[in-house]
Amino acid sequence: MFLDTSKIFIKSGKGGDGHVSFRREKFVPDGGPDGGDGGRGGDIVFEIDKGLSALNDYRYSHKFCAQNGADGGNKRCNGKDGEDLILKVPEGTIIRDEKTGKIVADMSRGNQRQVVLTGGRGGKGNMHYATSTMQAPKYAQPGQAARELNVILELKVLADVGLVGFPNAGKSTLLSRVSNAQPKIANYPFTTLNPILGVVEKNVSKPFIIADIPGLIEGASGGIGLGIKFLKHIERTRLLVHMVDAVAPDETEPVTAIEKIRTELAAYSEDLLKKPFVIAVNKLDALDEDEKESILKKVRDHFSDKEVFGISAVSGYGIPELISRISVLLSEIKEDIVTYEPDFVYEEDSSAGLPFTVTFDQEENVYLVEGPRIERMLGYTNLSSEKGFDFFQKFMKENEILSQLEELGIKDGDTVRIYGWDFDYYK
Ligand SMILES: Nc1nc2c(ncn2[C@@H]2O[C@H](COP(=O)(O)OP(=O)(O)OP(=O)(O)O)[C@@H](O)[C@H]2O)c(=O)[nH]1
Ligand SMILES: [Mg+2]
Repeated sequence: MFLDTSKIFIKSGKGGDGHVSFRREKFVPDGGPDGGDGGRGGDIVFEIDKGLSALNDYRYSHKFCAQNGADGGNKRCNGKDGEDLILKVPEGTIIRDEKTGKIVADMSRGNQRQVVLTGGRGGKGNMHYATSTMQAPKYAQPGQAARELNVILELKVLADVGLVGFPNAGKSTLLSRVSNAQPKIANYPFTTLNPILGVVEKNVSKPFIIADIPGLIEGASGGIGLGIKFLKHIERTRLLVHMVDAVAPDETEPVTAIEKIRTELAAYSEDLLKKPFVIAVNKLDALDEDEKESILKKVRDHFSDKEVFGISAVSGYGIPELISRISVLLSEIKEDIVTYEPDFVYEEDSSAGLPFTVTFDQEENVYLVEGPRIERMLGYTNLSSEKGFDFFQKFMKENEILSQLEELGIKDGDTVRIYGWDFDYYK
C-alpha cells in the first residue's frame, strides 16, 4: 500500500546535566570544582531519500526520539553527546505541526536535509562557576530540556508532468514506454492505485519526471473513486497531460472526458486549472485513418488554443513528438513549483508557573535567587553571551525577581547570587 500521510511524534534528546564535584588529590585539602559539562542532546533531522516514493516507513512506527546527552562527570569529564535521529522521507514531504497546522518544513528540492528539533544544550559543570568570591560552587547548570512535537507528514509528490485522465485511458502504458517506471497495466479501470513516478531520459535535453496519477472520474473532487486522495499530487507538477481514450464509448469520448476531468480539477483548486496542459489522444492504432482524423479534429476544434497529440501508447506512434514537445515546454515554464514556507516557531516550555525564592543570606551578605523557575531559565540561557545576558535581565524584571529584591531592601552595589553566578546590583 501507498501511504501519503502519517501522524508521528518526534522528540529531540535532552541535554545532559552539568556535574558538581571537587578535585580530590593527596596533599591538596580543598580541591577546586571539577564537575564536567553535560553532552548535547541529539537532533531530530529529516532527510530526503530519493529511493523512497511513499511514507510507508511511518505506517507502524509513530514515535521517534533522538538520544539524550549524557551527564557530566567528575574530573572534568564531559558527558557524551546524544546521537541525532535521521528520519528519511520521500521528496515532496511536508511536515506540519499537528496542533496549529503550521508548516514546520517542506522537504523539497533545495531542502534535502533539515534539523527540525534541536537537541537540548548540555549544562555546564561546576568547574565553570568558580569566581573570586565563590571558590566552591555547589551548582551546575541543568541540561536544556528536550523538544517534542506531534507532526503530520504529508507527501505531495514533486514531478514535472502530471498524467491525468479517466481510468483505462492508457496512462500507465505511456509511462512504462517513455520512462524507467514499470506500472501495472490492465484492461480494467483503477488498475493504478497510487501515483507512480517515472524519469524520462531518452531523447530529451534534460531529464524530467512524469507522475502517473490514478484514474480520475466524475465526482473525484468530492471523494468518488480514488478521488481527492490523489488530486493533491497534481498540485506540484508544472505541466499536465490530459490523456484520453479515442475508442471509448460516447459518454467518455475525448472532449467530454477532458471537460469532466477539468471540472474536477477546478473543484479541487482553481490553481490546477491554471496549469499549462497538452492533450494526448490515445489508442489511435485501434482506429482507421478517417476515424482518427475526425476524432482529432473534434478535439482540436474544441480546445483550439491547445496542442493536441494523436498517439498510440501501445505501438509508440506519435510518442517521440509528444515527449520532445513536453521537454521544450518544460524548459519554457519557470521552475516555480509550489513550495511551502515554514511558519511554525517552536515555543520553549515556559518556566512561568514554576516556583522560585528570593532570600538574603546574612552570613555571606548576598541575596540568593533560587528555585526551579530559575534553573529552567539557566538551562536555556547562555549567560556569557551578550544576547543571553539581555534575556536574563528581562527575565529578572518580568518575573518580578527585581521587585522582590527591592522589597528585601537591596541597595546599589549589593551582591546577588544565582546558582554560582554573582552579580552586582545596580538600579
Ligand atoms: N489498443 C490500444 N490499447 C491501449 C493503448 N494504450 C493502452 N491500452 C490498453 O488500455 C488498457 C488500460 O491501459 P492502462 O495503461 O492500464 O490505463 P490507465 O490509464 O493507466 O488506467 P488506470 O490505471 O485504471 O487509471 C490496457 O489494456 C492497455 O493495454 C493503445 O495505445 N492502444
Ligand atoms: Mg494506470
